[in-house]
Amino acid sequence: MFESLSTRVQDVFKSLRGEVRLTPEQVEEALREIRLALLEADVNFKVVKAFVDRVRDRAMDQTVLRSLTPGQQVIKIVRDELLALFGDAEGGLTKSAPVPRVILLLGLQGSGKTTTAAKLGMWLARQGRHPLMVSTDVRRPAAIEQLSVLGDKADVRVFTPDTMDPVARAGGALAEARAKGFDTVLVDTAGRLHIDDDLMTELQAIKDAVQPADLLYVADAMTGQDAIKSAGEFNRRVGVTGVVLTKLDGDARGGAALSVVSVVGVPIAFIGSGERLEDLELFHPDRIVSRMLGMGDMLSLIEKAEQAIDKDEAEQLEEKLRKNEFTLDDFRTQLKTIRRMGPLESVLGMIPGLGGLKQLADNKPDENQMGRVEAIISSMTPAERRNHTIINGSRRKRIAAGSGTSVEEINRLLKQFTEMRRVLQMIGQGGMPGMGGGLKIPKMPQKALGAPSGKRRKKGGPWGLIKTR
Ligand SMILES: Nc1nc2c(ncn2[C@@H]2O[C@H](COP(=O)(O)OP(=O)(O)O)[C@@H](O)[C@H]2O)c(=O)[nH]1
Ligand SMILES: [Mg+2]
Repeated sequence: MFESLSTRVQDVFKSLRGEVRLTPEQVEEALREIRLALLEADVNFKVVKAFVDRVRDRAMDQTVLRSLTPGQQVIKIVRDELLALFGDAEGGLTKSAPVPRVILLLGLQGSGKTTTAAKLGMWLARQGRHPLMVSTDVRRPAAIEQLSVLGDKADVRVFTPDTMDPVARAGGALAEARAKGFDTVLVDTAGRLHIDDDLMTELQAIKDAVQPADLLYVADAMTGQDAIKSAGEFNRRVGVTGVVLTKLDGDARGGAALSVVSVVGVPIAFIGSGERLEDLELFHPDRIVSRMLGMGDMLSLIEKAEQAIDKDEAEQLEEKLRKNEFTLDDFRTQLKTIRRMGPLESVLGMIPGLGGLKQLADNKPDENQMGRVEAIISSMTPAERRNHTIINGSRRKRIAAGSGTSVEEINRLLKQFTEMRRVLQMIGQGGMPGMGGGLKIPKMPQKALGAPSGKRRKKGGPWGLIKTR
């Protein structure tokens, strides 16, 4: 989602970034572009207008226009205001709730309530909770069966009483949870194609009976502005504490997501990004905004890196970088680490400035290439790996033969390695993503905003090094 919006906003930013002086006309031009981009992404027009007005108010300030980095300041304002659209609250469930916590899932038919109930059940179980699910969709027997099937898959217990009264079923599940020690009750509800009074009355009665701490409105992101309209209606009639946006894996333009918080006044709690039960994520507004603005998803990257990188290893590496003792051995370790972080493409997309690189298929370091580099280093003797300067012509021939590569490839690798050492020296104590010691990634957002463009950073960096043509 957000792909075309993201591209357009980034284009505007590119034109602003380099400017040493900004005129009100330039800001106005940029705002016009952003306005169009948002409208095209299906963001509610009232939200767009309010957004553009706020950015204009702040950006036209003389202290911004006359500052040393006006472009950057405007970009920062846009980022702040986008975050404000999302209500900059972290997603998830409401903070406190009586035990057992009751979660009610509301929404139109087909929006993904039943699927989300099972996804949430699994998500909660993974957090060490003990959820119990119940369906109150009695009009469609298949719906009750559907939840049972999903419950089996998710390994989450489903309460199946004989009664076909929705309120009694929900109440029964709560009593069952109290009696058997379940700490969370997920109540799946019936939906309609359109909002109708009967349904609202039924939901209200269930709500009165089980007093849910969370009333999650499940919205199909594909339906765009319609999803928002009915969210508002559910909120007025039953009450909503959070929104779950589903089907964000489809080709939804994503703008509805940007509008729902401002229009309905409730935060996005979770997002659904696929049909599998694992495809549920906590909503992180700052991450989405950063990704949208091409600042990369640094937090996700750090999380991934932390999983892949051993702390001691990282400290040792930092030490070596400081003393300029970075060897081919260390280099090989780094390559392995980068590979452990997942497919290169997804890692690249998360690094500020390299987001754009992803599209240039030609420039993409490929996994094969990394394998060859590893093979070359493995064919070296320990002494050669410790000190690359001893690798003369005859040693190069031997290494090429041993690794099934060519002398040219060895030459290229060594050249890039020395270049990388030089760059790492300059970076000093790290600061380059993907390098173990460099995990002190600049704080968002100011520094990331000023990060060098993809091309500049690529040169000599670990990515540049892997690319050998
Ligand atoms: N691609 C995709 N499909 C989803 C997602 N969530 C639900 N679905 C699908 O949407 C359809 C309707 O879901 P369901 O849970 O039965 O909706 P309900 O009527 O609100 O209970 C099913 O085919 C689900 O597999 C999602 O996040 N991504
Ligand atoms: Mg259902």
